[in-house]
Amino acid sequence: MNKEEFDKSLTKLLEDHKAFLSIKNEKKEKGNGIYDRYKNPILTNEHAPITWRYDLDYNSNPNLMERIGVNATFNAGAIELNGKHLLVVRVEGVDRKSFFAVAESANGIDNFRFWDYPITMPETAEPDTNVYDMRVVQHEDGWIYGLFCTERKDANVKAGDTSSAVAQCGIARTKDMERWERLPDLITYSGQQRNVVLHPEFINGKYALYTRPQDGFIDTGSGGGIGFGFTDSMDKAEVKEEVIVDNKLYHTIKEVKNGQGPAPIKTDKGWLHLAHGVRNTAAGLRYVLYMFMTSLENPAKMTHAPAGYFIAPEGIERVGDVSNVVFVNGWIAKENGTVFIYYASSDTRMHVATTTVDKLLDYVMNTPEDGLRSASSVETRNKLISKNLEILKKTNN
Ligand code: M1P
Repeated sequence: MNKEEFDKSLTKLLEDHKAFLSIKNEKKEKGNGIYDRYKNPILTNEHAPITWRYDLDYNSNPNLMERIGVNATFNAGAIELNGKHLLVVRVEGVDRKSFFAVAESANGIDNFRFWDYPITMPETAEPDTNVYDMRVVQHEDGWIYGLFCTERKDANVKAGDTSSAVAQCGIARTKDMERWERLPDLITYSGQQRNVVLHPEFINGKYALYTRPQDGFIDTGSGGGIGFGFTDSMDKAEVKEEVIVDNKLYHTIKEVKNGQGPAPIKTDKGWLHLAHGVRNTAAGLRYVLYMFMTSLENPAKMTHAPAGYFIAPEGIERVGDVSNVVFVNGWIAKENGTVFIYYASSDTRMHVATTTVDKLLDYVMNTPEDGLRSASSVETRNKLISKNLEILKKTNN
């Protein structure tokens, strides 16, 4: 390209990107009464700033090539700060490495824009190979904590095994989402850890953590389930004992493994939890989202567990780098009761669904539990059908 062509192409590139970022989002027409989905994903690899991907200097990039591509934007933590919806997005480069970057929106459903620079996450003495899936929590101690997975190659494997890895929980904290202080990784005594989440309040003066003990990197093995434990401090976080709050279970949507999503939402009826459940199929693992509620006094005690999934991948959500996956690690409950659920599909892109605390309570408290057998499912459904047929008869419908 000559300089004139380069300048023209650059102007078009920037204008097209600006127009793309300004596309409005709309609710999908047919909801299920529990939440609304939206027509467009809120973040894709194309939302990554042009300055992250292109070299805009004619001398070093006369063909205006994309130099460092972005592969995916997914599994984002979320927080409301100064009236803005901030997502801490897992951005994955074409080199497969993930990093964290903040994307901001005023209304939480469209016009998400990445801040100029990704987060420069400080490291511990043991450098991370890959970091991902941050849960952002405003704790009552005054800090905003980011708990995430730090992955490193497993040093104790045979030569030639280039895949085995160890997952642990990395911890960092901030006040402004820009400058982060890295703390030592969480110590637990149950093998590997992913999906570790900080509870927002002290319990008996201690920090409380949701964990996910696992034997292997992908397989949870004899571990698994959503665990719960305490640590005296976050500066040297150590959970000596984990109790299981919600187990993986045969012939359910969480048969293979599960994990706490974002930190639970406090309501006057209990703590509302959103989690992911995984089962195996002939086409590979299927990830769905499910909900449950725990006691206000004891967030490790399950009080309500609606059967089945809450959100499953549908339409375009079913396809991506790891297909048939929805995953969540961020939601925002506004003061007016609206809840924004930020979920990712197929390890590729981010979406939003909106609902309210009241609707989630209704869903969690009034959806029947899993009877764990076909006969029980038929019995539960028949009760609903008989009740409905009576109503229709009475109302001449
Ligand atoms: O690929 C699906 C998900 O797999 C892992 O999640 P989990 O350990 O809960 O099964 C994570 O790597 C997650 O990032 C990914 O979305």
